[in-house]
Amino acid sequence: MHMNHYLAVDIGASSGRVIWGTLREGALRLQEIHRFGNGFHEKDGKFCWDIEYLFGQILTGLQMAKTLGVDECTLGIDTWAVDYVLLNRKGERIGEVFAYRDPRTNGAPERLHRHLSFQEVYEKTGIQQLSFNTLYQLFVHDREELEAAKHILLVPDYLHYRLCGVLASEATNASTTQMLNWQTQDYDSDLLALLGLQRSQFPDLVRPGVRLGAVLGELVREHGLPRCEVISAATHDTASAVLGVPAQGTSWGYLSSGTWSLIGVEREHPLTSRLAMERNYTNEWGAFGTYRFLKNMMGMWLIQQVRKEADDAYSFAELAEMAAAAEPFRSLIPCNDSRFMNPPKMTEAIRGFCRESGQPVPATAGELARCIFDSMALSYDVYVRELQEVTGERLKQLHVVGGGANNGFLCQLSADVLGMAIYAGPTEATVLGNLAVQMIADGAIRDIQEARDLIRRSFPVRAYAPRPMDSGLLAELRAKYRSLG
Ligand code: ADP
Ligand code: LRH
Repeated sequence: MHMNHYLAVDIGASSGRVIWGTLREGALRLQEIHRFGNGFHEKDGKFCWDIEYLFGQILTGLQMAKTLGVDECTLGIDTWAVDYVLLNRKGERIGEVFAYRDPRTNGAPERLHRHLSFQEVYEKTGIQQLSFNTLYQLFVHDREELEAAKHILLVPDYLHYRLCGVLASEATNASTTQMLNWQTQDYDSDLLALLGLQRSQFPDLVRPGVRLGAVLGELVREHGLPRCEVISAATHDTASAVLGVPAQGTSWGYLSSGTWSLIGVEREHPLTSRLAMERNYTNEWGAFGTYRFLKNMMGMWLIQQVRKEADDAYSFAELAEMAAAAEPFRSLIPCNDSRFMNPPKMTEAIRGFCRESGQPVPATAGELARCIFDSMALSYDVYVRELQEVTGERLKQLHVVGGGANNGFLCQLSADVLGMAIYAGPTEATVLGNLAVQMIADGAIRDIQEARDLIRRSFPVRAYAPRPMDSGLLAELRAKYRSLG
């Protein structure tokens, strides 16, 4: 008899949710139990996550599940990648949890690669260079704190530890540290030595689907929680999102669209060719022996910041509508430029770039949104073509999942610019991937393909066929986007 009460905790950089999944009449049903905001804040000049708040939100969600009638369930957690928590000998947290956008890692890759070249690190790990990867964060982390750290846990591993007292390093997320060796399938000893760290500071790797343990009795009693068994999901949110892509057959790519845009393909083996390295493609580990060959692109972070700076005066749906009504391709920004990584004011950073590059300066919220979405569509175009060149595989369609799948304007624009069919949805693919691992662990479904078939049957997917674009205009836009740097 299967449990049939599966709870997913999915925490992205901009929001988190606790969702209850059940299998009924051959379909998967979701009930949102709790949703909460997330974001980093500045504390004593450092950008940090509020980890205690996030843990509290998980407890609140579990309490609410109990109120709604869930007495017994399994639970999986996924969050954004790379960030970590240090624990002392007593198992207590040391210091704050740095957010990956903290500028402390500016220049860190260059300094680290004086000791070991990027090529050597890439041959070992197959992971793209992002200045905020855990490898670089640990390289610049305070030495004394690192020496005092008995355990180094990524964020979901820490949340598991708080919930059920178990120390484990979940593999999909651990791969984003840029410290796992894909050939030995463990933390790489040269990289640990370079950082002055011991293998024992990282728990043993566990794969998605492993049963970690029951939620601690004291938490259950004190907070009135259901009896929950924690299953290790694919704890990297992008790993869960890609599991949740409702694709069939071959020749499909995905765009996981949230705070980041992750464009790539699923593979059975890493691709660490010279070209893949030069173009900075990553091979993040997926569930059930898969790899995600992808690249990070600046995503909805741009519009999130612009919206926040306008005091949340407009919803995301309104901003998309306002963009649709604004003049097209008036000004473009190089979305992936580091100036947009964490500027003091995004709106000013965008306007400043337009001014410096002699383009009209977007004034209204609609003009800013249009500039962002036009630029994102052109960035997708560059990278989908590059992805096909690096893999030598032609894509027939792109599946957009995550919150960005709700942005019909950007989906249609991207289909037009790419000249490729786009299938948008489900929005909650990450939650679905998280639940899929629990259902596979429970024996309720067999494998990834069955999970994807179930998701396709259970949730609507919206198709955007490409509309013909004037080829002269498209060539001009591509050239202009390339010239921005
Ligand atoms: P993350 O997991 O990184 O926090 P999500 O996958 O939750 O991100 O996606 C959040 C983003 O989805 C928002 O920043 C917004 O840009 C987009 N979004 C959500 N709902 C809508 C909507 N109704 N219309 C347009 N965009 C939307
Ligand atoms: C998306 C994501 C992405 C990482 C970034 C830190 O939420 O996990 O895959 O590169 O956040």
